[in-house]
Amino acid sequence: MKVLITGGAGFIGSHVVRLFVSKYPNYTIHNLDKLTYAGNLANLKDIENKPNYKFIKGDIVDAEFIDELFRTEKYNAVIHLAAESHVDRSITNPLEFVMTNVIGTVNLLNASKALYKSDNNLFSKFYHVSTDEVYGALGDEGMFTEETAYDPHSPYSASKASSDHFVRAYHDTYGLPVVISNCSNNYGPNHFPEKLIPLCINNIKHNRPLPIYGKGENVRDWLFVEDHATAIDTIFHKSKLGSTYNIGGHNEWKNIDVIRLLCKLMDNKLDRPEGTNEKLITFVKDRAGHDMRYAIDAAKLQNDLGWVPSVTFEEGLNRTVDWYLSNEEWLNDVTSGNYANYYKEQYVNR
Ligand code: NAD
Ligand code: TDX
Repeated sequence: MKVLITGGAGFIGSHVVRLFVSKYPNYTIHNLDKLTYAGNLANLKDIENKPNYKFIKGDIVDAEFIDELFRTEKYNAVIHLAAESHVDRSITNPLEFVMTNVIGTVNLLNASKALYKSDNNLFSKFYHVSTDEVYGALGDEGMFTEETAYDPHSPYSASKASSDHFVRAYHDTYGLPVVISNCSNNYGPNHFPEKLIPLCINNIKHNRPLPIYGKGENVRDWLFVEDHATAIDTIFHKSKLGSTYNIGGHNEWKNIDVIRLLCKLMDNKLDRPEGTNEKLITFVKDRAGHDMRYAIDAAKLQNDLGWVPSVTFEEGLNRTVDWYLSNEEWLNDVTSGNYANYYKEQYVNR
């Protein structure tokens, strides 16, 4: 089986690539990534020399390049994670999100369709990794199920919703074998420090203010990134074609409570008197169109495919903070932009 994973140098993609390369030595895994600011090959240093792994630098928006790659490599399956992923960036530059998340996805669908049409025994699955944000925002009650109507509010979630629709349309119109999963907020090692949890870990470390949007009352449903990777593995291997699965850990937290917990944990780890880090909390102007609450009902995935998360929030947060504190070089490189020069040049010269 030759599997193309897109966006494998990013946060979640790197965990998925590592899992597949290590768990399935008989698969050939290609990791296609443009290496934007969010892509970092340091995330995959431990597996980069494995014989069943290859990195390919490329842009999914470039249709000619994608068509040629698929014609040459004849992939059996695709797991598509490449995306622009940060809501705040989508508010300042929506078009970049349309290009990568919508056009890029359609380019991959076209190339997959061509392989599928040439030989349906060759191409078995297009797995599209998406987000719970496509469902919009919840009030105090209820959870998103796979039947919840799409109602995206940010340019990011609108672009992801659009890509989900295209994936379903290619199934319904051309019979392309597809599956989609919509996951809640991830956290864990290798998370780019523009997102809430790694941003606050880095700021606590440097005694900088912790910017909390609005009153910090917005609720997110947090899942440890390795659990997302195992869910993707389960869905990739066991799902019914044409179906959708929600992924989540039944782990809802108000932003302010997550940050208070993080402050306490890091008082302890950094040997600071209790209450020191909480003083860094600073309420700032709210995000435009800020969704109030997300909560995922993952019963279908649990009942039909037997997946359950394995890491509690306390354990996952502990592991995450330990990872950031012991990977100073990664954090410094990412925040200073050093990796952008070093790793990108390394691959250009190969
Ligand atoms: P990320 O921003 O950390 O990584 C995205 C990766 O895609 C990077 O390596 C980047 O270089 C690559 N990329 C971007 N544009 C590209 C292009 N045009 N061509 C090729 N590669 C390109 O994102 P993430 O948080 O790891 O998210 C991965 C996927 O999971 C996304 O599709 C996202 O929508 C989805 N998702 C994320 C979360 C979350 O909490 N982070 C939750 C649910 C779903
Ligand atoms: O500085 C901040 N202060 C703050 O209060 C930042 C960066 C965020 N927030 C709030 C906004 C959200 O309510 O924290 C919450 C989490 O924010 P992000 O980490 O930016 O994540 P979110 O907007 O919820 O989106 C994430 O989860 C779903 C990912 O970035 C998406 O790619 C994924 O699809």
